[in-house]
Amino acid sequence: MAFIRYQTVRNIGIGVLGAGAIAGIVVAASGSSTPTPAPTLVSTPTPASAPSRTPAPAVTPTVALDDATIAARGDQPASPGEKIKDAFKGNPTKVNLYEETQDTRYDRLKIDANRDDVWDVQWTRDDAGRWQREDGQVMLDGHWQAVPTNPQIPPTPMAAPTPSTPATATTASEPFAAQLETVAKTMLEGKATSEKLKDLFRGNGPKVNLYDDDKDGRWDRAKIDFDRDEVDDEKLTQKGGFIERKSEKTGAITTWDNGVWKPKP
Ligand SMILES: [Ca+2]
Ligand SMILES: [Ca+2]
Ligand SMILES: [Ca+2]
Ligand SMILES: [Ca+2]
Repeated sequence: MAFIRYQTVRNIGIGVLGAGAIAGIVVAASGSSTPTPAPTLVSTPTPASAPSRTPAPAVTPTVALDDATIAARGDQPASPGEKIKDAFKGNPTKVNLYEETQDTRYDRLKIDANRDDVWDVQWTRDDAGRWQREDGQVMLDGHWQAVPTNPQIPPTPMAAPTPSTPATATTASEPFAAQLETVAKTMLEGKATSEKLKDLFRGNGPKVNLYDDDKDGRWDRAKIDFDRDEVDDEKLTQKGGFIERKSEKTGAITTWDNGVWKPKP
């Protein structure tokens, strides 16, 4: 009796085990058939990408500065040697202003149009004191214009013939006349703040280094490399209140006299 009971229990146990195994197979089988719903989960990211698109237009850009506004700010009076960092705080356009000729007019400005800490544009002053872009266009009445043939240039050689004709004529046609004038004026009027000033025009036009050899606060000489080939082309020396200019190539010497380079007497 006890044996039979055991047998029965055992048989039931086997049966349960068998059922369990079948159930296991069923589960396994059904498990293998499930991949189909899985892709639906994978495809769901589509709505998720939709909200990511929305933030972009949400950034409503404040109106970037127009050049006329920047020019107007750059035309405001400066104090000698003044440097203004970020003249339009909070605006998408970053502008730095520089006064570099020891007077009250800014000489240079730099623009970072998108505030990525990479300067995009630089303006300088042209001969007539107008803002000038790197492409040569100048700001006239709030608009960029190609430089009109300057009616101010002919009078200079016309005034010149009186002292000595040929040298002054070359001065007027000189490509770097304005920069040379700036250098001469800086040497005569500017204050030397260090023993050596490297690249007065900071990458624009000729490379000019200024030297205050005796450290008395006044510039004593300048070296000019017009084409930036690391070979100096001219040397300017301050000699008792006037500037003597010597060409390294020809050895010709001129002196700065009331706005003109005259041959040394
Ligand atoms: Ca200035
Ligand atoms: Ca930039
Ligand atoms: Ca000196
Ligand atoms: Ca050179």
